[in-house]
Amino acid sequence: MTGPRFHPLESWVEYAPAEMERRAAEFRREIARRRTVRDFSSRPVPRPVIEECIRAAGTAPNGANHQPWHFVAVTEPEVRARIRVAAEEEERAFYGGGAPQEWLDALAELGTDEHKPFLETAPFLIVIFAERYQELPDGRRVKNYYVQESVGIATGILITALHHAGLATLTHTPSPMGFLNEILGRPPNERPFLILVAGYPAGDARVPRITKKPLDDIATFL
Ligand code: IYR
Repeated sequence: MTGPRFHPLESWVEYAPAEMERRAAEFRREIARRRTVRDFSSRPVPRPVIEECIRAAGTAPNGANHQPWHFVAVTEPEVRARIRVAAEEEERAFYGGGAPQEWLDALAELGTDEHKPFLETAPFLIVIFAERYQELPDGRRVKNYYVQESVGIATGILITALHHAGLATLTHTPSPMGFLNEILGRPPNERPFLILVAGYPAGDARVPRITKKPLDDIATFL
């Protein structure tokens, strides 16, 4: 075991309070424009954009800096077709009676169903895997910490980075998602976390009319 090695915090930038407020408001307006999109165009997206956004996600704070994530960016049409077939099979079971009525009622106003054409239409599927533990070459296992939290934070940064770059996203969670390990050739120490669909919205994309809770409902200042 080695002790900690430190160097000065060189990346820090300080803003005056008024500038902080302006930046906070500007970012809030920018992120509030983000909408989950289900109608995607097949227009291609440059791979370097996706690479940079995944690099941004990889900066996320995480348990013991083990960085317990893996991102599989899929463009291959045959692979996407296989993912769609498997996902729609799961979703048919979910919407066709597998899910409790209360859950189906909660989804009714979003208009979701078992049809997932976007899995083939959108140019990129980014499948996010959570690494439950690391496996060393000699077979020993190294424990990862706060895996769900870490991968959730990285995914949030990925969604934000893609939005900031000018792309629309959809978080898609077929359940169960075990088929993704098989189709994408990922090892058993990785568990699929979610599929992030990324691309341009279709020209006639429509989104549900929804609102976000006001500050007073989501925050308490003591
Ligand atoms: N996984 C399903 C169902 C679904 C669940 C929730 I919670 C949503 O916010 C949206 C959909 C699907 O992708 O259709």
